[in-house]
Amino acid sequence: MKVLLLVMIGISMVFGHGEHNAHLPPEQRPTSFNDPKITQDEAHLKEHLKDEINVKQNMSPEEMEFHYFRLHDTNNDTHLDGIEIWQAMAHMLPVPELQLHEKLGKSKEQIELMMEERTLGMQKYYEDMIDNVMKEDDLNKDGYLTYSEFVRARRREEFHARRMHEEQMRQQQLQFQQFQQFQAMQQNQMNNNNFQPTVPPPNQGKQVEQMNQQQQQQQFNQQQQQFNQQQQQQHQPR
Ligand SMILES: [Ca+2]
Ligand SMILES: [Ca+2]
Repeated sequence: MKVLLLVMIGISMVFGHGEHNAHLPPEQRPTSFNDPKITQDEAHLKEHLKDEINVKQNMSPEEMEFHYFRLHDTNNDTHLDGIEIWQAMAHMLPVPELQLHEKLGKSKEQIELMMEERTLGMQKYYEDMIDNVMKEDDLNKDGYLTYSEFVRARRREEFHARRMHEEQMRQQQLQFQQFQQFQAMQQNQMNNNNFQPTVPPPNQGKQVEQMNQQQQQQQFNQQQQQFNQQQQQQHQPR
């Protein structure tokens, strides 16, 4: 199987037509076969479909997912097998080329070794992804992913992503409220004649106070900006 998989990588590297997501650092790479970063990569899909559809028209997420599935079902049996999923992944996420700074000062053998290690790393990445697809998305456990299994997996991911987004929003709003309460409390203390600041010492007081105010203002501005962005995103039509 490993030899076959290495051959598949080789084929994908030869026939792949672009770098796609290869330039992304590992933490930003798609985390699953159903990740919208690849299923809804409109520019890439249009590149493949330019002879079939009007590429000037925008595609809906559903259309993009449909074409994504269809393009990778190479034998047109409406099922994706492990090899087709492998090809899809290797195509969308080819083994990244070594950058100039990575090759600098290295011998030819060292460069070959680095590339071999990188290829093996990507191979493990594809294997893990296929294992996950089959474990989580192949509902009837027949070793194939049908279109309806694929769509169900996409909707499930969207549901989790929405839940996570809502939780993040809730946390941010909570932090914002806490910050407002903190500010109100500080203002009350400053308005209270009996309020005696314990720190800092008088000769440094003004400078430190200015710094604190600046930091608080910056923090407030950042939080406000984040909050506004979240609000805008939440109210954007989907
Ligand atoms: Ca197929
Ligand atoms: Ca299945």
